[in-house]
Amino acid sequence: MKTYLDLLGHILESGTPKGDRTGTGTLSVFGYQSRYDLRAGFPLLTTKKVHWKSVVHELLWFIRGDTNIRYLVQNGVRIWNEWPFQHYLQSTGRAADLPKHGTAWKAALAEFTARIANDAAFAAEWGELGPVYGKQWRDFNGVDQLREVVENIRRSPDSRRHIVTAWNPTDIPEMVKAGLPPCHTLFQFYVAEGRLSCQLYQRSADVFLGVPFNIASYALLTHLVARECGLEVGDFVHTLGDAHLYQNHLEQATLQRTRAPRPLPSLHIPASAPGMFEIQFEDIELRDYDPWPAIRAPIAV
Ligand code: THF
Repeated sequence: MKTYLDLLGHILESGTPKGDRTGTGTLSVFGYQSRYDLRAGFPLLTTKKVHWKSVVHELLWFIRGDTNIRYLVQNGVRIWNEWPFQHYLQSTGRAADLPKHGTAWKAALAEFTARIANDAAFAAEWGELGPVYGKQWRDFNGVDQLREVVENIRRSPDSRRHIVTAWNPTDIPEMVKAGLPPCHTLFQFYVAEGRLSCQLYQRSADVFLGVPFNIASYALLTHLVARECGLEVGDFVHTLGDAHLYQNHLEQATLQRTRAPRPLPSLHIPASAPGMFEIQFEDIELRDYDPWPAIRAPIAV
């Protein structure tokens, strides 16, 4: 996965310092494209350990149309916790007393997520992210985009309209309330020579923390849709808008660039497993993942 290291290098060498919504500060470029050949192996980064379990659960959660973090929390996935938590603190007037990432804040976050897991009524009230990905993929003003795109790929593979969009302007204010409008904005499938490719337009890319998840997630989605349509996999094309490294991720990115990529893992789904709308976590197996150690970095909320 030299492709990803090239992206890190490009931003470190050519990025412009730029402020952002979170106040953290970034190095940023506008417009960048990477291509991953899914036949060459599954593109889960080997130059740092990526939490694969979270990638799979998050994607299944999107596919099911779920927008409440309860399923994620119950399955040990932490990556969406901070948005509803911050919203909860603000709504209950405690945000000012709990400086982000401090000891008291961490204790309150642990208490919050335990309650999301154990108290259904609390989760219904405070675990909602608003009409984010799952909602838009499965019910964009009444349209089940994911089912329709699968049917359309089957019926007319050559079509140039195999698009799913999460960017629903009428719903943006609702998304902003609970967290943030979609970063992975729109994706398109393409079929040639019996192979399914996918291109994602990502309006904003947190290259150190988010992008490794985003690449793996869309690669897995491409495998699931290809299987659903009786196709082999082709390329995942990742097109980025504002591609940035947060200022507090620069050392980590520099360290990661010193690491030599290892052979890629491979994805296995038994032929007996159900289709993508019923598939279970246990049906999806990654083999031969041998990454370098994880590199910790704080998430900007
Ligand atoms: N907000 C920001 N600032 N960056 C993002 O990447 C991002 N996402 C989603 C929504 N908002 C975002 C959430 N995706 C991690 C990874 C992906 C996320 C959120 C957080 C993260 O912290 N990863 C750590 C730890 C993972 C773990 O073991 O729990 C890591 O080291 O990879 C873009 O889609």
